[in-house]
Amino acid sequence: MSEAKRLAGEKAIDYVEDGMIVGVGTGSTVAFFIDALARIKDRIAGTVSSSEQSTQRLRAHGIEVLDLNSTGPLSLYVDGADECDGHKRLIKGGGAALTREKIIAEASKTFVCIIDPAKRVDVLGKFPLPVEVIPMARSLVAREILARTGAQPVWRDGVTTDNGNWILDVHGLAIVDPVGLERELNQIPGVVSVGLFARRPADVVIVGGEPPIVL
Ligand code: ABF
Repeated sequence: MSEAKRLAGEKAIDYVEDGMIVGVGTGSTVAFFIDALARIKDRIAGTVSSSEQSTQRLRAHGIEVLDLNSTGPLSLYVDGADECDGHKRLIKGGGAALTREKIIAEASKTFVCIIDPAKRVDVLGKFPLPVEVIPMARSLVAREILARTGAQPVWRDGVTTDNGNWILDVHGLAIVDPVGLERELNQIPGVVSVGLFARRPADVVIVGGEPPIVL
């Protein structure tokens, strides 16, 4: 599967234009994109990173990492996903970077999502839905999610996000209304962000393969 991830990551370079500041996601597929970006790093003006993990990889290649407050809106964001449905709506957050990923996606004109074929689903939810929570609210949010959905929230024990928060992974969902569920879970006090990218889905999806499929 990593060959498909490499092909998707490298195909995303087609969307990078000279002088761009590029929003960069997190995960192993994005790692291939970062390595490809390094080969053209003199053509870009820098990057905005969604995680310490990606920041380290970018800086190791000598690629500048900038602050979103200084750059303003971006033209391009490239990131992976855990699941992608037929409407380019995503489950993200397996890498615990969902909040900063969602921030940069919101700031970007074009969100290009790079995936391997195994990520394509008809209905989102087989992959447990990550929800970032303020630590003190972990149990409250878990109870609320159970009451509202009947699904099982599981604390990702031992993981603290770059923002100092915790993650609940919600098992057993079949998400037939991703926008509605994203909105509902966002309302629960203590929820920082929900790993559903449905209100703001991807604009382009590149599925790795020979050749890559562009949706
Ligand atoms: C990241 O990409 C996360 O949102 C998601 O979990 C991850 C997918 O990881 P990988 O590309 O390693 O399969 O943006």
